[in-house]
Amino acid sequence: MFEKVLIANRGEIALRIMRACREMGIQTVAVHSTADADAMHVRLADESVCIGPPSPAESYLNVAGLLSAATITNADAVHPGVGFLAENGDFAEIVEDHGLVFIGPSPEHIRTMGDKVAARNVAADVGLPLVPGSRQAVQSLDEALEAAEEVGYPVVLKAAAGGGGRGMKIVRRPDEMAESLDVTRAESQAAFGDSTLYVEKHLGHPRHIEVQILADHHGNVVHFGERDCSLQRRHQKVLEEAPSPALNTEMRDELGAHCVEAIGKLSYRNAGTLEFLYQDGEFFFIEMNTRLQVEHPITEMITGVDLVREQIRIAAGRPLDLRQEEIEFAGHAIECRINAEHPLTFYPSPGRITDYHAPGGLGVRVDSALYAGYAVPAYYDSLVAKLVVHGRTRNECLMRLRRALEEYVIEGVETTIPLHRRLIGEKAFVDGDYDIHWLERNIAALADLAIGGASADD
Ligand code: MV4
Repeated sequence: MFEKVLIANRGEIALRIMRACREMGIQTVAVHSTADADAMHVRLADESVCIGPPSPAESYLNVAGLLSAATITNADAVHPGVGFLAENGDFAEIVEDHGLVFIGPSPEHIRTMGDKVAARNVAADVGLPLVPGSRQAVQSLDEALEAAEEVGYPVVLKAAAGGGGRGMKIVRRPDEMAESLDVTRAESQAAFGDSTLYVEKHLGHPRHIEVQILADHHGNVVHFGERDCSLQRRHQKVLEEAPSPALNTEMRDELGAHCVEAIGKLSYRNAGTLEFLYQDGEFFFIEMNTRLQVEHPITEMITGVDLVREQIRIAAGRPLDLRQEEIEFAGHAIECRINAEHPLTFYPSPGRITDYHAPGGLGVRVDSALYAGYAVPAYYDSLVAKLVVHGRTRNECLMRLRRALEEYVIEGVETTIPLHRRLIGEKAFVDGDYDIHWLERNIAALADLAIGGASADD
């Protein structure tokens, strides 16, 4: 097993990884920017190294700085966390070229899945159902029109280098294609330095359902069921739940088995998430994420498995000691992402935390690097806490979540807690009756109510 792991990240996810390391008796190295000298992840680590100034490009994305930090501390592995360099195949390769273990998939798998056209082809080759669309990138207007004609309008143009919602455009009629192609190509070139596009049939009212898998270096693959991540705003997930209110046990087992079979054919290793759109009883693969995900705790809550510990064991070459039959799904879990943002405008709200009280009690988990007196920096993602609640039933989970959100005190910055308090009382949410557009359509009204509710409380 590793003796020392460097965590190439910050905030709540760095703490999450350190906790797994501590339980395994592994020493931890934190890295930080000058803006994060007082951050909790630095305090909790056995050692820390300052790797640069506040801007992410010069610190958490500073590959030379990260490798120097790993070398001088004599770390033997690197966990990239989520975001930053977690899905950068070149980083994974450089880490390995320096004789360190990258706790994640191979550089080749990261690169393949990062190219959405390649990912579609791989998925199709291993038998996963795709959204109907082009297998190849579309090179010309004629090719785009032909692909669209084949699947039927409306279609969506997507950037091969995109993902997570960046670089996509709906095309409703053939006469819109030429302009949409130009615009999306230019956007993609500007955002990713790559203008490759492909065409998919546009699904109008899907849910976003993703399947967690783990694979070891010995050919073992298991799945941990699905998460429903349909509640999003501007492609930022707001609340996730497991299991999905839209699936039953039979559908879960079938989808999971399908993913396990597909992943088994790829010699993939470590953690991965297969993303699907689910509409009218059918699943369509869209993308695969080759990393741990922010919302992994809800899967841990319903299965009792420490996914980060498994990632570390796998990276150290250990065989998975979990068989699929041993992975049991118990109860229901929900994660509320708490961001330091204004609840109406969603503008970031950095600043000093003047008072802090996290909820607790049975079935309540808070993953956060906040503490009273800490100053939330303006340079990074506004996610400051994940409130994760488990119940034996979805109803019990909701009762407990309502109580936990009432208990949570974060003063000094604005947060999305008031929005969550309103959201979980909405009939559509309570009924589990929502798709990927529901939150976007209702958020203005919810945010208004949230502000009203908050001031009435104060
Ligand atoms: C789609 C789609 C409808 N039809 N593809 C957005 C993020 C990226 N991962 C895929 N996305 C979508 N792809 C087809 N063929 C609608 C979306 C989409 C979406 C997907 C998941 C969660 C939230 C979303 C919000 C808007 C659009």
